[in-house]
Order: sequence, then C-alpha cells, then structure tokens
Amino acid sequence: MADTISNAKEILSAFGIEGEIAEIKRIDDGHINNTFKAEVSDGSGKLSRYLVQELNTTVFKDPVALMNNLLGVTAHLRKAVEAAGGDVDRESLYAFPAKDGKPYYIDDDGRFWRCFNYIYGAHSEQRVTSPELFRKAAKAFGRFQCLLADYPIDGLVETIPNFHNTVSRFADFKAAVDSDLSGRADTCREEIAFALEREKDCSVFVDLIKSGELPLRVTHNDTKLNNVMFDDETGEGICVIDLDTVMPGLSLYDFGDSIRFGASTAAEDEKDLDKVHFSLEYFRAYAEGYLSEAGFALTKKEIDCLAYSGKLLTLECGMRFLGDYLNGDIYFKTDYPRHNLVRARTQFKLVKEMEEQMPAIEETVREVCRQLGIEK
Ligand code: GN1
Ligand code: MG
Repeated sequence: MADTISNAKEILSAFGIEGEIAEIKRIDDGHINNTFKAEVSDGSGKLSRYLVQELNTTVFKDPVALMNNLLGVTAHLRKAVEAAGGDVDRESLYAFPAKDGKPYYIDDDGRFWRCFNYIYGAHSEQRVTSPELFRKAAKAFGRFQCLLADYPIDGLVETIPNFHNTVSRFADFKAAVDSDLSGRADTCREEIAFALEREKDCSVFVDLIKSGELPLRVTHNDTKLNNVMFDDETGEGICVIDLDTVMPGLSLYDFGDSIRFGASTAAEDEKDLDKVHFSLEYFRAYAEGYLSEAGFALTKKEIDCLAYSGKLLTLECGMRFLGDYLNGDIYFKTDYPRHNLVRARTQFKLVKEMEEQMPAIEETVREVCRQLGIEK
C-alpha cells in the first residue's frame, strides 16, 4: 500500500484543483478504500485541504450507482444542516464534481477516485476510551438516522447486495469453510465450529423483515467509531462519514455494528483475548446517546431487538473476517497473514460474553428507555 498517490496532480486537476501539492498523506482508518488527505497551495500561501479517496471497485461493483446514492444523500444532509443553522462544510460531506461534471474520475489504470471536502478542526477515534466518547458517537449516528428519515428509500440502490443479510452471510461463510481456498481451515476449527453452531441466530432479523415486524429505513450500515468526525474543541460528533453503504437497512444494523466495534475493552484486532471483553458500561453509554436522538422514532420491536443486534452484528462480522481468512484475505485489508483470524477471534469472544450477559444487556435497554421517558 503506497503512502502517496503517484498521479495526485492529475487526479486533483481532474477535479479542477490546481496549484502546488504541499502534502499527500494516507489515512489508514478503513479496511476497504484507499484514503488520502491532500494539501494544495494556491501560490499565495493559502492551503486548501481535500479528502481524496480511491473506491474499492472489487467490493463496490457498481461505483456509478453508488455515487448516485451518495450525491442524493449528501445533498439531503447538507440541506438539513443548513436548515438547522449548522456549518455545512464541517457537518456534512460534499463530493466535488470533476471537470466533466461527474462526481468521480477514473484514471488510466481504471482506478475510481472521488474528492471530498476535508472536515477541518476535527478528528476520528480508533478506540472507545471512555463512555462519554461513545455516547457522543451514538448521538451522531442517531441524529444521522433521523436526518435521513424522510429520504426516499426507493431512490437508493443496494451498493452491496445482502450486506447485512445474515442468512446469506452464513451461507457465504459455510461456502468458505467448504472450499477452504487458503488451506487454512485446520488452523481455526474451534472458531469455525463457534460460528456454525449459531446458524439459527442468522435468520432472526431476516425473518422479522419478511414478516413486516421490522421496518426498512435509510441506514448507514457501517457505524464503526472511526466513521464519525469529532470536533477538536468540543469533542462532539459533528459529521458521519464513509457513506458508501448508506442504503435501505435496519436501524438495528447501525446500532449493532456500533456496539460490535465500540462496546469492547480492546481493539478489533487485539491478539491477547484476555484483554477483550464486552463492556456493559460502554453499551449503556451508546444506548443513552443513540436513544436520546433516535429512540422516539423507533418502533417497540426495534427497541426490543437492540440488545440482540449487538450480538448478531458481531457474529456476522466475525464470520466475515473468518470467511475472508479462509478465502485467502481477498476482501479486508490485512497487515499480516493471520490478521483476519485475529479479528474473528475478538468478535467471537465478544459474542460469547454478550450471550452470557444478555439479560443484563436487555435490562440496560429498558432502564435507558425509562430514564429517557421512551415508552412503547
Ligand atoms: C469495513 O471500511 P471500513 O473499515 O469502515 C467493512 C465493514 C466492517 C468493517 C470491520 C464496505 O469497514 O462492513 O464492519 O470493515 N466495510 C465494507 O471493521 O465491507
Ligand atoms: Mg470507514
């Protein structure tokens, strides 16, 4: 992975950005796309910053449709921020049009580039280090969901079909075990068995969607902590980023995925499992933040499923990591050969602890609802 972009000048110029490039710096936050911060000087000493990102078109197979989703959603969010008197350049993302009017540029090697406003005076966080931080992330994701509540769901394509369809994720996982393309299955029999034993869990949300008991909403679908930008001064979550998977989904996908990543005492790829624990304290903080923003808009069934969503989304992600390990690391970026296995292990440890603590997690949701006056 290069730390710079060899054809940065050409790419920036395609977006109408001329001037001297002062710096190109890789931002190593995501497992999928290649993201860079670009600083450009206009000659008079004034520096402008941009976020230049190469979309992973192996993962996102219809990038043009994706950009269409993104343009609609960002325009909607921008309007909402404007209406609330917010700072649109810091509280919303904006994809710059290229000179040909398209919101992307494809270079001679076929690489698919976008260019966004750089959210200045803000930072991302890679780990939950306090309940306050997680509560702030939760508020940002809860608000994000409310802002998109009136966005026409039919106008969005599924950028990755069946992204959180756990039944199809389970089938993919099983196929990865059966074909064992990497010849690694013998190194993770225990982890494989752990996932296979939980097949029944995988159909719970799918069935509730089918029966009409859970409503589809416009959701983010990748609500990792580092997809929120926090204000450098106030620490508040000011902008939700990484909008490539905004599409029809369940509120529970967003809640559960945040819990998966954040309600843990260790990093997603911590090798020492003794350090990895589910944190009920962090769970409570997230539930408080999220429900304070979005709780009144949720149905009773959605609220009843919040506790379970954390476990299910963690199981799903663990299966995805383990499946990728078995497939030979073809999806997630990895730094070393067992990286995906290490990630799967942390996820399964969290699943196990969430299962053990499920009554307490459910009671926490009820307590938070009472505390906020949410009665369904
Ligand atoms: C990927 O790109 P990033 O790091 O925000 C993945 C998520 C996983 C996450 C696991 C499009 O998100 O679904 O939950 O890694 N995104 C995609 O850390 O597959
Ligand atoms: Mg991301």
